[in-house]
Amino acid sequence: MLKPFLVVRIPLLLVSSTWLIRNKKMLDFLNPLLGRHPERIKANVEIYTWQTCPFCVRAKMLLWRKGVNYTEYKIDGDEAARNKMAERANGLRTVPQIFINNQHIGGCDDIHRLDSDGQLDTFLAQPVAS
Ligand SMILES: N[C@@H](CCC(=O)N[C@@H](CS)C(=O)NCC(=O)O)C(=O)O
Repeated sequence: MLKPFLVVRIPLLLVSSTWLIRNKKMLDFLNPLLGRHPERIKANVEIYTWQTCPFCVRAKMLLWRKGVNYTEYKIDGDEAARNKMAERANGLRTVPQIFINNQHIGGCDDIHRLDSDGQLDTFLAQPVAS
């Protein structure tokens, strides 16, 4: 009973949601309904990640929900890149590490805390200093 439902519905859902996200006009229509306002994002956002890290996925989901077009550094197994990240992140070596306009924000918990405090939108609305 449940199996045919999963086998048919889940791939259909994946294909249709991918199509929706790739279709710019549809995305422009859906964004405000989803509470996403990419036009308000002026900051440069960088995130260091591992592909299998749940905290990274959660942090990226928050950025996606906000409409942020972030730069992702996938540093799985790259110790040199991790050292560079740690240098920028006051010695922190866990992933994710997030930077907004080159300012260190912290990891997944930190960016969610910033959002709960209502400060994340303000950070994201700041243009990169020239
Ligand atoms: N509280 C941290 C947790 C981050 C965390 O523990 N990340 C794991 C990967 S999912 C990690 O970097 N572990 C360090 C290690 O395995 O060396 C956050 O919110 O970002």
